[in-house]
Amino acid sequence: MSDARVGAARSERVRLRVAEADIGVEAAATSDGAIPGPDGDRVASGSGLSRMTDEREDVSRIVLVLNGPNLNLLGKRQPEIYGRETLADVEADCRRLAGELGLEIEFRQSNREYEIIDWIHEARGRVAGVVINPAAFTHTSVAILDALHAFEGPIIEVHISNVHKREEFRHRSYVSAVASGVIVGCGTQGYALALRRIAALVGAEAG
Ligand code: CA2
Repeated sequence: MSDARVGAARSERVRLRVAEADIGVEAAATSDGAIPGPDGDRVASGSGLSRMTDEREDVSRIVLVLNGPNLNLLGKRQPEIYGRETLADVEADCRRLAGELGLEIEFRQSNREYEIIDWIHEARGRVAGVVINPAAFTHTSVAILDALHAFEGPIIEVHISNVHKREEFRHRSYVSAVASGVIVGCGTQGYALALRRIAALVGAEAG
């Protein structure tokens, strides 16, 4: 089955679970409420989505795109590593593609770890998926990892540069432990690839 059909089937299962919850049947899911994907990935959550929707409405199409520290400097410094596109360009590209994919984007950047954590908390039960470039927090932040563990939907981690070709300390990612997928070294195109993957996982359709 294609990713989209798997995603659509899962969306239907989520809706059924919401209906089951209405009549008091306990939903079968993993311990944190996530519905496992084909390889055990988290795809969507019955409990979170039932909170967010008016019962049997469609699941959310919102994708939260999070950017960590210093990414506000994108395109303004170190173009040999990160390219010439600014973060505003990346946001515009994401919005254009999201429109084609039938998704809605919330695009954010922060230099503060707690702010990123708060945004992840606020995404619970409301947002279909998260694309995150945690920047330097990738390599240091157990706190962001823990926050992402509490999010029910798919998470795609993006790195503009190929971190594996760079310093040893960039080879370890805390966030990868909870990510459904990781896109590395594809430049700013990585964001578009991540959005396409989220669309496939949540069964979004154009139009
Ligand atoms: O390759 C990536 O996307 C990174 O997440 C970027 C982070 C770095 O710490 C990670 O190891 C890999 C750095 C983001 C800072 O971006 C800048 C962009 C232009 C100028 C200065 C920093």
